[in-house]
Order: sequence, then C-alpha cells, then structure tokens
Amino acid sequence: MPLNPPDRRPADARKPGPQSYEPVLSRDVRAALSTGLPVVALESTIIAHGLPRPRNLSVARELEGLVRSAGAVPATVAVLDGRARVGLSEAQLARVAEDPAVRKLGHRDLAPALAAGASGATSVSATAFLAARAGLGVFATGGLGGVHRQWSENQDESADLRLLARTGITVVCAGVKSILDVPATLQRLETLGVGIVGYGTERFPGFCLSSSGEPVDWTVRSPEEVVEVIRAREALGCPQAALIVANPVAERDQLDPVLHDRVLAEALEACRERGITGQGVTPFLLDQLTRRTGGASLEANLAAVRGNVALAARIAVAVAGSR
Ligand code: PSU
Ligand code: MN
Repeated sequence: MPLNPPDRRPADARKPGPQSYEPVLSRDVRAALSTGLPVVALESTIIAHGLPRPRNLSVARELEGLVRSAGAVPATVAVLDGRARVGLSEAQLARVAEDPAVRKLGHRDLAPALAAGASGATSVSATAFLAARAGLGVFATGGLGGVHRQWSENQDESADLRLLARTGITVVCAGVKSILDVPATLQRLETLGVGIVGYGTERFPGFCLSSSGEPVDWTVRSPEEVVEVIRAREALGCPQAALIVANPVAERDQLDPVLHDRVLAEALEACRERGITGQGVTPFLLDQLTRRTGGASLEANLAAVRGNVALAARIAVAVAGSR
C-alpha cells in the first residue's frame, strides 16, 4: 500500500463546494477550552503511519486514556473528509487507525487536503499548527522529525523544525527520532530559536534510547518547573517559537543501544537501496527498525510515547492550575 494512494473517488465526489475550512473542535475540547480545563493535543501520524496495525488503534485509545486519567482532555488531531479536527470521536479515531486512504499531512498539505475533501493523519508540524490555532498550549508526541543523516545528498529536513520555530506551543517528546542526524538537528533547533529543556536529564534523549549522548543546556525536574519556563516566556512576549520538553524513556524500557546502531545502519541501507524518499522515509525506517529488532524498538518507542503523553497531561494540569 503506497503511503499516499491516488484519489480514486468519482469526479463529482471531489467537486469543491462552498464549505467552511475552519477547524472543528470536538465538544469536549470546546467545553474544556471555554472553562479553562487542561487539554493535551496528540498527533495522528504516529497512529496511522508510525505503528503497525491493529496495535495502533489500541495505542491511540490508550494514549487518550492516559490524558484523561491525569485529569486533562485529549485532543487527537486529524483531517477527515476535508475537515480539520481537533479532538476525535471513537469512530473517527478508529478511522485514522484503520482506513488505508488516510494520508500523511504536514502543515503545507493542510490546505490542499481540505480543498480536495481528503483525509489524512497530521504530522508534528500539522498537529502543532492546528493545535496552536485552536488555542491549545501543550502537545505530546514520540520523537520529532529533524535533519536526516544523508542531508548533504538530499536536503531531507522535516518540516517539523521550521513550523516549531514559529509556533508557540509546548511539545513533550523523547527528543528527535534516532534515525536522524541528532547533532545536526540540535544545531538547526538552536538556529531556529526553538527552546529545549531536558526533563530530569542533562542529556538530550534519543527517542527509543534514553540518551542521544548530546548535552542539553537546561534541566527541569517537575511540571511546575515547566510552568515557570512557560510563564517566563509569556512575560517576555517571546512564545513565537515552541518549547521542547525533552523527556527520556526510562533506561529499563530503552532499546539496547548496540542493537539500535546495528539495525539502524541496515535500515538506512535498505532505504537507499529501495530509493525511498520524501514523506515515506520516516515510516519506512521506523518499520524496518521494528522488524529488525523483533519488535523491541516498537516497545521502546511506545514506552517513550506513553511517558510523554502522561507528562504532557501533568504539565497541562499544572498550567491550568497556575492561571
Ligand atoms: N514520533 C513517533 N512516530 C512517528 C512520528 C513521530 O514516535 O511516526 C511522526 C511525526 O508525525 C513526525 C513525523 O512529524 O513522524 C516526521 O516525518 P518526516 O520526517 O517525514 O517529517
Ligand atoms: Mn522528510
């Protein structure tokens, strides 16, 4: 199944009509925002294209449950039938996980997708964009996109970075995906002015590894300390760029670093051999890692995502309590 299958609907089903392109907030999300209750945005590309089926749907539900049990409202973001949605129903969440026609959308894809009446899962860039526009302040994912390892050959740099440079949202993640050139990505984040704090660590996390080996300049140790950074950013009037809360997966849950380095080299080679480019690269490499580690990278990835979602919910609750 190609990642972005061609649009085979009959022409009249695609005819543009007078339609509102405003993002649609779920009832829960709208109610929470109007009463100041905490809300956490969740991305959907990890569900549709980052995790194997049918596990992806149970993970999607589990992540929403983690947010709820921390006392916040989950807002999974996706585009369905030309409507950008912030907060999904059970059926909509299932559709994102199961429908093979669900594409992968970066923020630049949003307008053409809405105009075409298409459906797609939102990457970090599209999710952060829609969440911030809806007034959400906290967002959780697994690992951010960034600068790929063969950048000098193909200039593949995730749209996540540039979008986060101009979106004032707090993103809780386990660093950037370990398939990337991590030092180069950190350099880009510095150039772009994206803030980074390590959560309980002096090392930048490595996605399914607890540490990438790179240092972070600032460390916070509680949701309340994150809130202080957010308040200081607001007081300075500088939240045009995102704040990354880099939250490592526990060492007992990480992928064996030696195994990681070996299979990643094989996966990168397979990606080159098959000539995979563009939006397909990241899903391909994640899938290869899962296959070549007998599922161990997937478990570490999931442990990281769960930890990030739970922490994001605690941060959202602390932010709501401080207002
Ligand atoms: N984190 C994960 N799994 C994923 C992703 C993040 O644990 O699949 C997704 C995010 O949606 C991110 C995207 O925005 O991978 C990056 O894709 P690209 O490199 O094509 O920009
Ligand atoms: Mn890319």
